[in-house]
Amino acid sequence: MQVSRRQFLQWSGAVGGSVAASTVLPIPSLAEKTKVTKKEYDAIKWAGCTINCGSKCAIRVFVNDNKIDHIETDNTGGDEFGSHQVRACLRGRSNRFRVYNPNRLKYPLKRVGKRGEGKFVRISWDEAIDTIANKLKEVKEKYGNEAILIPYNTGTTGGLMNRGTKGPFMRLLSMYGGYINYHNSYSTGQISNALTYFYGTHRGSDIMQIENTKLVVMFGNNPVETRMSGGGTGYAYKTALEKSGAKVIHIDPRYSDSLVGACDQWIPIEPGTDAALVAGLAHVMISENLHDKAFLDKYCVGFSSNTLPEGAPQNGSYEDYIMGRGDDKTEKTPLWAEKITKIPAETIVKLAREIASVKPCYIAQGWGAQRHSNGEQSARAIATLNVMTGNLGVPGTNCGGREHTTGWIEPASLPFKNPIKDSIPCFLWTDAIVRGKEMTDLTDGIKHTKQLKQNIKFILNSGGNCLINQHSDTNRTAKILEDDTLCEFIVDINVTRTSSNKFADIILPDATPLEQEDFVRSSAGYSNDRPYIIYSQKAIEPLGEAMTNYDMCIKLAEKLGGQELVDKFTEGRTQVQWLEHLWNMKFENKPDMPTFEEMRKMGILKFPRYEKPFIIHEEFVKDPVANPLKTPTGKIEIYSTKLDQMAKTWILKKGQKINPLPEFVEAKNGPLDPIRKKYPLQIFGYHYKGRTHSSFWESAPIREINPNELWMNPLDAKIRALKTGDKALVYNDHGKILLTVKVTSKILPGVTTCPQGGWYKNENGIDVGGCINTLTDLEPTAISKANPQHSALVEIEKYRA
Ligand SMILES: Nc1nc2c(c(=O)[nH]1)N[C@H]1C(S)=C(S)[C@@H](COP(=O)(O)OP(=O)(O)OC[C@H]3O[C@@H](n4cnc5c(=O)[nH]c(N)nc54)[C@H](O)[C@@H]3O)O[C@H]1N2
Ligand SMILES: Nc1nc2c(c(=O)[nH]1)N[C@H]1C(S)=C(S)[C@@H](COP(=O)(O)OP(=O)(O)OC[C@H]3O[C@@H](n4cnc5c(=O)[nH]c(N)nc54)[C@H](O)[C@@H]3O)O[C@H]1N2
Ligand SMILES: [Mo]
Repeated sequence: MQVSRRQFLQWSGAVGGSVAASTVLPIPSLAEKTKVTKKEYDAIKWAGCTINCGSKCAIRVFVNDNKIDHIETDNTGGDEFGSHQVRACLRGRSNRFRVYNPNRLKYPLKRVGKRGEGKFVRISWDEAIDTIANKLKEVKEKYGNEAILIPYNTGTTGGLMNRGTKGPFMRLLSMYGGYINYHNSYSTGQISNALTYFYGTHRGSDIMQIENTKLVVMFGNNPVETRMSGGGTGYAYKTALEKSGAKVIHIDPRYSDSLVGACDQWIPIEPGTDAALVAGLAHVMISENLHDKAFLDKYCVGFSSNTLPEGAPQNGSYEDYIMGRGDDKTEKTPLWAEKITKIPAETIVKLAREIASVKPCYIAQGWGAQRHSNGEQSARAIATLNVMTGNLGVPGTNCGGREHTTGWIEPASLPFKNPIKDSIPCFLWTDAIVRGKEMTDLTDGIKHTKQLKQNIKFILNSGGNCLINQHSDTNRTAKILEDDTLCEFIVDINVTRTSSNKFADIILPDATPLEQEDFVRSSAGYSNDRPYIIYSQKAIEPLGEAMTNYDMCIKLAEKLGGQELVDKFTEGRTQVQWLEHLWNMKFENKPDMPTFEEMRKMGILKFPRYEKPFIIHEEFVKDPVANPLKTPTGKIEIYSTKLDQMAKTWILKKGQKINPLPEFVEAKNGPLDPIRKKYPLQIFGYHYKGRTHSSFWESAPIREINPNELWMNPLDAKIRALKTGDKALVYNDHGKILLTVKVTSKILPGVTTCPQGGWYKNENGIDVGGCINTLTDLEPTAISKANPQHSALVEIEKYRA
């Protein structure tokens, strides 16, 4: 991208003026914008909200006397998409309440009661670091570095130095012999693998391609709530829709915020059944000859028998599966699909005709359909719908996966190389505590080794609440963590007390993003075609004895390896000098980029929009021979040769199945699980505007305006004599949670939903914090070994205290 120096300074609001008066609102100068009329402040500092809602937003912190007075958001740029401000939502603007939250961590703490009991006393930094260093040495000697884990965490993904993953602790431990790696994420475990088998990547087109489309079909996609601020995918979505005037169809069990004001048709679907819906749509298209056969023959493997790869059974194509010639001998008629999806057959017929006839059509899925026990199948099936209609590689199209970003720009990451390559699926860390040494590539999806060498004995968790709250089956997980003969030592680094750090042996108080200098990166998939970088300028000194991850690591390095390790770790740099170095690694000698010192003063740097929003697989569609996909055959694999291989070699849990085709499979805790006789209601926890996972619950004003409500259809509420405002006990064999009922027809009968991220709090066997994960299962999905956290079955009754 060519950006002149003058241009980016204007875009960044560092100097006055406008870029192109015809298209962009004039941008007032920073000085003008921050001019204080009523009250004087010691300082107004830029910072970023780094918690992982995906969006990363600029905030301006008004400071007096080393105290945060209040927070405002980005004021550079205008309202018009393209020149828009990187505005924080209410959560981002409430960061002051996180800094001063009554449970804010200010001093190192040591556990005194039993693990999980929650009894801690304040200790000195020296004692904390000594204890951690001694325990690390002991574990390393006794079990080897493979017994050390930094688990999945997202609370600081927006930072560069203030970062739990790829941050200072990973660098230091890499220099101390390493740690066990993880692969996958809790976000996209199923879809990222599934679409990689299918297309060789799970990237999608920029959402701005909706500008060029006629029909938008969304499966479980809620950009207005889950990409609500910052670079503004939610805003981009609405803008693109306004420009194209495209018709919008949402397929979602829940009437989400994205449907409000921008939805022509809502098709509620039984959760976990998207692959059955696609099969029904395929049946209509094949029967009525509406599918794009030329596209399928040219670009795909396994739609029909003529493109089946070598070794596949003769009746093994998707078409065979749909038309009843496959092994199950069942035709996937719209009536068949109606029984499973609860979508009327005539709706399925109409939808198939519409999707097949309107071109271009932008088909996308969020990550809700895939976070199920059969999620890989749903993800691949939706992509199959996309290619069946030939909507790929041209303006106005996507790939059936989630939309992505045209490009993003960020400084280099902290360099390090973990000498250990062994890797576990991130969701299987509790298994690795209990039975690590039994876990293999074929049973548990372990990578880079056939079998794990050790059980996990030492956990260092920074910026995550997955130790309890965000992991599955909180009661079972609590039992595993309570037993300190299993995982012998747990360090938790956070800015606040949480439901997770109750299970730590030592808790360390981190400096918040407002208390240190750092870069804030706009994440892939959220800043659209318009990248930006934020520099946090350090608004106030850290509270109490809170300290940055980087400084903690220096202290720990000294204990672990003396000055030699300190020097190796720091390379003689302070945190700010590292930031300068990481900036220069990427941008030195780039004449159009500001210098580090300029950036440091500027606080926010916005780049002009890419002229052409990204279209996924454009090159492949233009010339599939010259630009093959990164799949084994170089084509789109509707029949996956890799999955076929896995199906033949992997050892699966009872009832699980790996299938080379994107068939609908029944899976554990899904709508067809026989356990539904006992627990008739499905439940899943959606990602909520009132929190980012469990984060921001600690911000009281935000908590107050965003209740933890359980949505129930009037039919389900009536037979249970429940009404809005009632306290309800939601339970299954894993546990019981307490939630407040909201009776609404915005949810399908037989299905209930609440926001995920309520804080686990066990009182006499009931989780009064309403954490959905008290009801979810630890058994991972068959293919990716990922978290099936949207698949759960429950019964609900009125709570009588
Ligand atoms: N405000 C806010 N934004 C966030 C987050 C947050 O916590 N709060 N979290 C961020 C993170 S880390 C992530 S990974 C993303 C998550 O983004 P997603 O995973 O996309 O979010 P979900 O709310 O889990 O699911 C999206 C939609 O899928 C629907 N859904 C559930 N099951 C099914 C199904 O079987 N089929 C279909 N068709 N739809 C289904 C849900 O009703 C929901 O409306 O959001 C990010 N953004
Ligand atoms: N049932 C169910 N479970 C889910 C999901 C679901 O949809 N349903 N979604 C899953 C997904 S997609 C994800 S990404 C995970 C997210 O799970 P987590 O990564 O655990 O996300 P959070 O709950 O936001 O926890 C982030 C933590 O970081 C802390 N933190 C914030 N700022 C700082 C800082 O500056 N320094 C330090 N040290 N800590 C800080 C916060 O206080 C908070 O405790 O949850 C997963 N769990
Ligand atoms: Mo996520």
